Amino acid sequence: MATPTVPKSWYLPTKPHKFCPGCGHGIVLKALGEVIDEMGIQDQTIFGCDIGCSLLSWNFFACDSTQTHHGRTTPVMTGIKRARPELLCIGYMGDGGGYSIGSQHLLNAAVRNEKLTLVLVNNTNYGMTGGQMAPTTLPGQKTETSPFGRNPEQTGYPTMGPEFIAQLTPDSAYVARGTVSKYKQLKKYLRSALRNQMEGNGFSFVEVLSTCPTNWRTNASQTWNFLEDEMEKYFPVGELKTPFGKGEK
Ligand SMILES: Cc1ncc(C[n+]2csc(CCOP(=O)(O)OP(=O)(O)O)c2C)c(N)n1
Ligand code: SF4
Repeated sequence: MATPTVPKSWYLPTKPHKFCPGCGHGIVLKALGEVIDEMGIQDQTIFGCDIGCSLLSWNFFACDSTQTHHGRTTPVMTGIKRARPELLCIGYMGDGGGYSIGSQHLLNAAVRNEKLTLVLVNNTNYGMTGGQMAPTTLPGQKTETSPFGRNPEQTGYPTMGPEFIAQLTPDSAYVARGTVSKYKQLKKYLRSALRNQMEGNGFSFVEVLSTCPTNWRTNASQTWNFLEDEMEKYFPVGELKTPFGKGEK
């Protein structure tokens, strides 16, 4: 049996991490850690995380990091990148932070084609605060604040972040949607998003479909079914915009 490995770029004194069992955040951060290792960029990387369960990653990596309130990781990373363009700036946030409270920062950074890499974890709810409805909650999905299921007539349809950002950015941007159920593909998207920043091309954005069994109140198989059958059907996985050519590794 294969021995589980830990990315070299992870900061070991803070492990095991504090995400709930079955949470997708740990999978995204493992993929990101492995990509940082493979690209040999740990010493150049600054990691910025938002508020929400994503903030549990504030001391996740053995690199400099910063933590901000909702969606503010985008302007903070913008400032760092403009002051120190040789650094690789990675912003990490939830769908509540990125698409709701901090959406103005996200869309303005995209319009300006800031040379950042942003990773946004879409778990269809506000995880840390107990599972309230988020911009990404699916039609009919029950949450703490939509107990009868989300009604799009009242609260609108789910935010399609990558589709929106792809419209706002020039061709030098990289925009993709991955999922924790397709690990190799997710790593490819994260690698391309970092490469795009390294080459100084433009804005790089990866939304990742992820699991929140605690607030979904699902067991292991229900969790995976919701991700693969409901979320991946509504939110198409793939690259929406890439300067590298879609087949490229
Ligand atoms: C301005 C502001 N409003 C509300 C909150 C309370 N709050 C903290 S975490 C959170 C939910 C975050 O949800 P999301 O961004 O989807 O991340 P997740 O926890 O699901 O990873 C909220 C509403 C806050 N910290 N600051
Ligand atoms: S509440 Fe949800 S998003 Fe937060 S750590 Fe637990 S499973 Fe993950």
